[in-house]
Amino acid sequence: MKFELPKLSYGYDALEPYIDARTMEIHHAKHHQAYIDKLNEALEKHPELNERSIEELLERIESIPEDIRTAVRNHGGGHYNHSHFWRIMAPHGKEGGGEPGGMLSETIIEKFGSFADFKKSFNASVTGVFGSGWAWLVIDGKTGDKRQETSKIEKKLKIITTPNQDCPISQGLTPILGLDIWEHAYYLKYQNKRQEYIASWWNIVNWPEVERNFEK
Ligand code: MN3
Repeated sequence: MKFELPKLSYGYDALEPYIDARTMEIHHAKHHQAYIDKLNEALEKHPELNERSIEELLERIESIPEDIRTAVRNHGGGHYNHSHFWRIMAPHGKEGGGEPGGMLSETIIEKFGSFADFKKSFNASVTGVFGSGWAWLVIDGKTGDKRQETSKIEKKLKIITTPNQDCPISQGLTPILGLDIWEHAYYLKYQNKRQEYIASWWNIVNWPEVERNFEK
């Protein structure tokens, strides 16, 4: 089983003007493809891992043979993180932008005070990342963990950051919203203005998809 580049559900120019078409094309067709190629190349050395899904590889990263563990962590993480990233964005004015609804909205308000305060905390977490990495809204616990009571779930909602392509699922966390803060994600349009990129990005967050991640 070889991993393949997932198709986007929108065109490269669909997130304009918040993310430019050229950045989207290079990011998806070149960067994401390179993570997949290098992941597949590493896995060729260990055919016994062929049946594992990307989640299974990353959840049990310590069980990956040492000679390819770093490659799976970096390139497998890169594949998972980017696949997630494409899905949680959508054209502004369609699914993209606005605010979350439903149980996610209630939980965010309970945890952070308001949606605006949540955004402030999320933006602030990005400032703390030196170099390349990701900012995430995660649930502390694995998908499908039935022990979680809804009333306690706000205690499990967290903002975290990960360096490089490290993936939250390797730490037993379930990502529901992730933001790529590598320079390749924004440099062509925003150069050194990372906070401007992030401020723009809120306009294309696909909240219906993030809500589905949360409700799962
Ligand atoms: Mn990237």
